[in-house]
Amino acid sequence: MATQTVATTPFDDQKPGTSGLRKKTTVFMQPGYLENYVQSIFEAIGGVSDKTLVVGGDGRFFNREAIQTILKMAAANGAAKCVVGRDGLLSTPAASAVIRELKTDGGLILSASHNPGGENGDFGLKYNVPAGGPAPEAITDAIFARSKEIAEYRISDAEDISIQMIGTAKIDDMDIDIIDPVAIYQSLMESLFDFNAIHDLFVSGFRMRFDAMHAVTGPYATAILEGAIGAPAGTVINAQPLPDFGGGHPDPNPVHAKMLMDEMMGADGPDFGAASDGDGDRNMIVGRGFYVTPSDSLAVLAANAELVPGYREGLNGVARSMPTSRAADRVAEKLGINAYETPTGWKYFGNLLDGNLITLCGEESAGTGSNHVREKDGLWAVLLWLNILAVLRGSVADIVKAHWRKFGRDYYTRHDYEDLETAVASGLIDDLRGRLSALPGQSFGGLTVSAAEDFSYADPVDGSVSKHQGIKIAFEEDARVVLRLSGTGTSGATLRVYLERYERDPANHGIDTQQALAQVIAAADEIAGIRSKTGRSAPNVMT
Ligand code: G16
Repeated sequence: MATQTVATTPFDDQKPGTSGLRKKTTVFMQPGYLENYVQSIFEAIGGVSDKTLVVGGDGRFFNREAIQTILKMAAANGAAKCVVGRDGLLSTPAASAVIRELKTDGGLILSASHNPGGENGDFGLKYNVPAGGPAPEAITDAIFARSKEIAEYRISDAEDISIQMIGTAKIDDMDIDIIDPVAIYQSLMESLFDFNAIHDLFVSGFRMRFDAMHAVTGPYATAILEGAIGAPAGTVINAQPLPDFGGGHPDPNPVHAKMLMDEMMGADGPDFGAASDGDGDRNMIVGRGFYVTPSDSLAVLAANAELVPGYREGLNGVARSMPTSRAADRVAEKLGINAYETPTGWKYFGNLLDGNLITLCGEESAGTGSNHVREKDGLWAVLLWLNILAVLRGSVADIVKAHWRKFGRDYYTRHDYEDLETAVASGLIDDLRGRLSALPGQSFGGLTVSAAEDFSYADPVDGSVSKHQGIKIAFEEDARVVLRLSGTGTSGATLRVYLERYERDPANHGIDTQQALAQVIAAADEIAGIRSKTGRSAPNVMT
């Protein structure tokens, strides 16, 4: 077997987005496309000579083939070892756990997260650093810069190896460990949560449904919920990971997890429902007849974390992405701990977690996590909820409503305008950016702007500054609008409009969300000209 050096020409579209490089699967399958990107990663991180890398993905179409290519390229670039999940599977949080537990030099995670899979779906790849988290901007910028210059890549001409069984293998001089994708993650969960208390909850008759959406969390949820904890068989549904996720859209929200939602909204529905996405880092939490927004979920978890063994010592601080509602800040204030507001993207939590400034963090986009790994973690969030329920023994609805009574309610919704022409979407944001300084003091349908900014974040640990992270408009009436363009789409542009309003009075906590926010929605449209500029009369998706 020998290393081949293959001449190549750069692709100019390999700029990593919010979470690595995401493209249509067919784009990734073009000759040299994956190879160029992998070589760019290797070179941007100073080479992989003598390094150990974790490699795994969410099992979507092209996962296995891409892993074989990555392994051969790692061997040709002099890596000492690759640690691969059996069958090429590793959920994103499990990959983070393995990188940390085995103290490797980082890893490559193959996933397009919650985006649909299959030959006509999406594919993605990202590099995670030795601390286990997504590469920070300095590294993703370096990868992109490298991808524009690359002239050759290195790959072994070895045969494909079998990754179907736990064991060891070799490509040229490089060792390969094929590991159980669940084991390290499961013991981490056992160290954080009281599995016996959760077992007792199930024994008491508590019923749960976990929808793995034919994505990567199936094996994890089955092993942990039905295996280690002893929940009844059938608690986990759609547990078999499939290359096209069974034709579904593995995004755990009320729209795409409709089957679960229908069951949960029924009078005789289970007590607790949850779902996770393609690569297992997102979560949806729903009680019988009661959906919990990700922003509220973060706040409730922060307020109750001390009930759970792994967080008994209390929290160092909490962080949320800027468009996430301010509910978690209110908890932090009561607990007397710091609350941080970061740009969208899990990578921005990395330094705060590494520096012990925070313990919990979360995002409106259905991501919640803690210092146990450096990714958001879907199943972890579900276990944290379960452990809290096992202690409090109330219904999900009762717990959230009691939380609102104590802290007030942050009404929250996100409106997405998908597949816009890129020029139209960026034009809208640019135009608004140019008018921000004139907005304070102006009134829009009864709401008066108190502050308007183009969000810029200075990392408190390394001082790095990230600019243009979304337009944030605050109103005197304790309401807020945020507008930004999605960084995870693979076609056209998506405008996200995040809308929220705080309501202290418990008598007003039962209003329909869209109704409660009608004034804020109208003000956002008036300020940004959403309908007139996009030609759309309504968003495609409201969550
Ligand atoms: C990724 C990031 C998240 C971020 C989300 C935002 O999620 O990991 O931290 O909140 O993108 O997406 P957008 O830019 O489309 O609003 P995931 O689950 O796709 O990896």
